[in-house]
Amino acid sequence: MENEYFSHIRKKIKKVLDKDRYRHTLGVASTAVCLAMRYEVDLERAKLAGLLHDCAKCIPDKKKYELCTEFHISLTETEKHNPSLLHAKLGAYIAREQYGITDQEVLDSITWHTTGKGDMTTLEKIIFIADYIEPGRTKQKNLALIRKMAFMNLDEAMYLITRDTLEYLSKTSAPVDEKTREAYEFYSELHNNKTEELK
Ligand code: DGI
Ligand code: FE
Ligand code: FE
Repeated sequence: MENEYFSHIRKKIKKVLDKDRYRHTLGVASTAVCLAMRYEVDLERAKLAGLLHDCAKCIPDKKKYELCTEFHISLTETEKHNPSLLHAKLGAYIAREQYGITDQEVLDSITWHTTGKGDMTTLEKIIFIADYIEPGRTKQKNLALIRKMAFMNLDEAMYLITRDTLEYLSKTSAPVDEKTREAYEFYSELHNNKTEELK
């Protein structure tokens, strides 16, 4: 699957990431391809979004803010105070401007990969979930269950991940972005409706 185009993108991304982030990126791309097979999504779009999802991650925080201002990227209140959230929107911008990506769903998958949101497309969910379960991840709780669920039902995997992320954020007392909450509310509602149906 590594044709000239992908080889070009991979080499370009390797130059702007540190070693661990590059390894994580390859893990997300290959996991996204596996999920794309399972859910009948175009494999190349999944690979591209996986390769580029963290393309802005290794830019120093101060520079991230400067670039967001320069590129007129509008930030939520939470993003203004949490540099760790900025690489998602900034990454989508850079993917379009510096990597020539025009596929809007690929760009949106990059935009929403950190917080999620309500009612995501299949590709958006695949990138969000692949980011959480790629083989290099080890620390999150329920990881074995979530990895299994990712290949059974994307919406249920979204529910488990957003639930655990909110729990984790509440422990660290980091402010929760409105989109992170929206994602949890949307997927917990789907989960509750399904549980209700089974009664
Ligand atoms: O870039 P990665 O490390 O691969 O993963 P990511 O883009 O999903 O970022 C993960 C971090 O983002 C994780 O530490 C939790 C954090 N995060 C997700 N939603 C929110 C959040 N942090 C804050 N402060 N608020 C949120 O709503
Ligand atoms: Fe990220
Ligand atoms: Fe990531």
